[in-house]
Amino acid sequence: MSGKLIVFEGVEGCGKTTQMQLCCQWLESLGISVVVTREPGGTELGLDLRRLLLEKSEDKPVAAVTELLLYAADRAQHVEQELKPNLAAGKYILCDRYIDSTIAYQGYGRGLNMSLIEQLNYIATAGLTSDLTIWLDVDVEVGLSRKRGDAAGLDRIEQEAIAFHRRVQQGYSQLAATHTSRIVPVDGSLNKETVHSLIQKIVRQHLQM
Ligand code: Z5A
Repeated sequence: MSGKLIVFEGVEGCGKTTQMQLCCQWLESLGISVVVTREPGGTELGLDLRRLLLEKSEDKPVAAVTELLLYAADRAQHVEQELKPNLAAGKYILCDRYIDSTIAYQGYGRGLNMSLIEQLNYIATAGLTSDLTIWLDVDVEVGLSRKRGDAAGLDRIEQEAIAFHRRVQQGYSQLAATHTSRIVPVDGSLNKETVHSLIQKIVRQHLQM
């Protein structure tokens, strides 16, 4: 595969969408062909799964293992339909969340069995890992307060107790400490322009551009 897979990770409101847009504009200005996608919801089937996973609904509770399997199903479809073909075509893919989200949210956040999560991640991706994962590191409160400022309000997962989000953040911190060559932390509390220029440097270094 000749393209590159760059994943953006972090707690809610860390600035992934903002930074992916800036990164896309920058890469396109260099003449690079870019695909922007996300999980969950990077395919038609994935959009249906995303609605099931994130819609606000108190009368339709989703069990933790069900949630895990739905994220895995979304990923399997996404890898087959979007990631593999675009990488084969030499594109740069900017992906909002990937396997580390499942480890952070379902593993650290919900406390599901890590080895089960790793097996499911492997089945869903057939071993496809990112060339680079950028972890936008912001305090949970900063991220959630940014989201609360958004008109759309908080979705089901965002309404979970703050302790859950802290466990997720701890998960990202552990992942970054373990996978130092793949995951690069960036201080997401800095202003948007500064974060973008840090990301430019990291992408250039990592992908030898
Ligand atoms: N999830 C899971 O549990 N397991 C999995 O395996 C996967 C996902 C794949 C959907 O993710 C949910 O799915 C997510 C985890 C779960 N939990 N929730 N909810 P999502 O990526 O679609 O949604 P999100 O995480 O909440 O991201 P978001 O809403 O797209 O936020 P963001 O992309 O990180 O931030 P943003 O939209 O760029 O910025 C938010 C606001 O902050 C906005 O007003 C910006 O203008 C502002 N902002 C951005 N950067 C800055 C800086 N640097 N300074 C100040 N203000 C800023």
